[in-house]
Order: sequence, then C-alpha cells, then structure tokens
Amino acid sequence: MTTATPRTTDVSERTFPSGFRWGAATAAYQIEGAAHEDGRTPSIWDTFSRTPGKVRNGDTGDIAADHYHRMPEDVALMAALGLTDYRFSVSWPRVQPTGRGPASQKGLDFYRALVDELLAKGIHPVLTLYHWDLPQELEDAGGWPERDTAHRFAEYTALVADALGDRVGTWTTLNEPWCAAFLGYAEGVHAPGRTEPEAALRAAHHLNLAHGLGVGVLRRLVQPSAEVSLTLNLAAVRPLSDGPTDVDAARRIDALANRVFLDPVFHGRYPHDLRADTAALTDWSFVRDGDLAIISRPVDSLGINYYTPTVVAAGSHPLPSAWPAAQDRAMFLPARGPRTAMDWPVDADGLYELLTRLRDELPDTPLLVTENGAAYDDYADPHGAVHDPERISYLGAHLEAVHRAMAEGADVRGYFLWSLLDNFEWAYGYSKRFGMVHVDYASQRRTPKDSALWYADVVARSGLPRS
Ligand code: IFM
Repeated sequence: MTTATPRTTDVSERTFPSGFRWGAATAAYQIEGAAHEDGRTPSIWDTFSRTPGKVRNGDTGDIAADHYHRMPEDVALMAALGLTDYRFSVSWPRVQPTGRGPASQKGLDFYRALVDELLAKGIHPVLTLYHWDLPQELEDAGGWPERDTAHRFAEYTALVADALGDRVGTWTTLNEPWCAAFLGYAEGVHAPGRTEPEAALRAAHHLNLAHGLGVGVLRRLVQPSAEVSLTLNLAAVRPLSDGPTDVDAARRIDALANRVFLDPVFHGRYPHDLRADTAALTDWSFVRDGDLAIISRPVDSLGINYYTPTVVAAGSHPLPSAWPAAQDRAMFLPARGPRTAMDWPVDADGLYELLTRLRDELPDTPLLVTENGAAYDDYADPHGAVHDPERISYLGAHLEAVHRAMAEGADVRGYFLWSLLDNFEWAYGYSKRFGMVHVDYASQRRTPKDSALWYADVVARSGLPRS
C-alpha cells in the first residue's frame, strides 16, 4: 500500500510536494524492437502492422528505438535527466510466447536486467503488464471478446510477478483499456483491426475482468508494500452548451469512455445508462455473477493519461465507429487552441477538469498522471540540437494545470511525461515524435531535445520555473 505524501504544495512558487514522482513513460512495442529475438512471438501489433494499409508507411515495431539492445544507455539517459520514476511495459509475447504456459526465462531476463539497472540508478520502476501487445495466438483464439483471455492475463501476471515481485514497487495492470477495446474491436484502427461493436463491449468487460484478476494475483505474489494500479485514458468530456441535448450527448460519451471502466473498478457496477444506451447491441449477459466483485478489488492509485479534451454536442455528424452507442446522437467538435502534430488541440484545462473531477468522485484514491505530452515535427539542426519550444510550452501549461488541481485538493502523486524517446506511434508509425529525446532511426542516435533539458530542470527543482 502507498503511504501518504506530505501535502505541502506551495501555489505561489509552483513547487510540488517533496516526494512528488517525476517520470517518463514508454511501452514495449513502441520502443523495444528485437521483435524476433530470444523466443518472442508475434503480438497482434506485429500482425496488424504487416497488414497493408493499416500503419502509415508500412512501419512496424521490428526495430523501433532498439531499446532491447540499448537499455543501459537509455537508463543512463533517465538518470542524467534526474528522473525519479520510469514507467515501462512488459511485452507479453516476449515473456510468455504462446500466451499460455511457462515463461520464457530469456524474455524475463531482459526485464530483470532493466529493473536492476533502474534500481542501481535509484529510479523507481513502474511496470505496466498490458500495453496492447496481445500474443497473436490469443487473438487467434478469439482475443479480448473471449472470456478466457482474462484468465490467460492472470496467468501471465503471475509469471511476471514471480520474477519481479520482490523488486518492482509499482504495478499497473492495464494501459488504456478503452483503446484496446474500442479502437481495436469497434473502429479497427488499432490491432487487431476488427469492426464489431458488440465484441468491443465484450472486450471492455473482459479487460476489466483481467484487471481484477490481475489485482488478485499481484496481491498474492508481490511485496505487500507494492502499489497496485490501473491506467485509464479518461476523456475530459465537455458538452458544447448547457442545453439538454448537448448534455445528453456528453453523458453518452462519458459512459462509453469513462464510466465503463470507473464504475465497475471503483463501484462494482456498470452504469445503468450505458446498459440502456447499448441495449440494441448487447444484453450484457457476458457479465457473470461474481465478476464485479473481482473487478472492484481495491487498487492503491489510479493512473490518468491525458492529451486533449473532448467537446461534445448533440448531432448526427457521424462519429468514428469506436463510439458504438453514440452514433447519430453525439458529435465531436474541436476544442480551441493551437494543435500538435497529431492535430490534437492543446488545452491544459482539460487535465485540471479531469483531476478535480476525480478528486470529487474518488476522494480516497491517489492519482498519477501516467502520460501527458505532445508530438511535434522535431528535427536535429545542423549543430545536432533539437529545439522544441512548443513542447516546452505544452508541458509547462499541463504541469501548471496539475499544480492548480493539487492546490485545490487533488491528490496527485506524480507526473510521467510521454514519452522518454521518439517511438512507434501505433497506426501513425514513426511519423509522429512524442519523445523528449530525439531518436535518429537510421543511426539510433539519441539526442535530448530542449524539452528534456527543461524537464530535467523542473525535476531538479521539483517545480516550474517562474515564467
Ligand atoms: O503513444 C500512445 C501511448 O501508447 C498510449 N497513450 C497515448 C500515446 C500517444 O498517442
């Protein structure tokens, strides 16, 4: 269990409490490469990225940022930046190649070495068990819409917990199950690329079940002081107006994006309105007796990933099919503000809104901002420097929003910048650069961008410089 952090936020100085965790985040498929080494088998992302037209430029994670071979150099970078924490994910097909049965010791050895390297440098490892790389064999057996996949996840969790339970202090079951379920099984823009709305709802439930089963395994196998957590990409939903139809449209999106996870995990129930909205698709009979008690096993913290807000109005402009029960009822509008290279509006108030909402709704749950950051079209200048003032401005505004929420009582314990390194940005391939460290993919040379130097200064002072 986590111990309370002293609440000493100083608003005027914009400093953060002592013990505030300053990290960076990555995910296995996005940085590791070594896709065919040491017994690793294909995940759904290996298959998807090889399917023509699915990933920009035909990019794959085969080499990525070659972190598998450059791990000590990357940990040394983290140490040079002064990070207190590093959030990474374990590749399921690397440690349990067929998705069932015994572990690959070679696969586990990589993570043992990573954790040892982090601990030797005084960096707290924050381990995510599932960041979207389901072993292909489990997808062939039906994937997340199949209940058995949740049980396979529990088995895999036990293998990782057995190997690292004595050394890893923070465990996260899932990263962004919304993307895994709805982008993967309804809209089909993420692996495995299926477009079956009912299957997406089943997948969401089985991801929730996997989380709860995983929590049970972790409580049994990892050190009792360990923190057990879950990371959600909650949508900061704003209705365009106070009018009842806009408010109802926002309610639908909130149910499908947020409460489909928050309610079962923290309150042991699915929202009535979600069940009603999706009644034409499913009767939810895949939720069995006892599931919600498993799913709502207590966690020690909640991770929030935030990038941009979601402005919703009533309307019939077609929504992406990731939103199965909101078609013809809601439409998305762009928030105001400058855009990142993802075309996502920059709006730090959305992060403040989310954190203060969670302060009110989950007052006893410590929060971590487990991802926040921005892609820009960065390049190394002739002197080898990478100037990224827009990213510095994005990060500064969002950290200010975190600080403001904390000053108003949100119990935020840490912030993880997405991402440590430029990496494979899923369906966008290598075309989007989120790293604070630039990666030249031809040479694999790492160059800290100006934002990395800025962030190192923030970490060193545990606060924002006066602007
Ligand atoms: O790159 C992703 C990450 O894998 C999950 N959260 C959002 C990031 C940016 O799109």
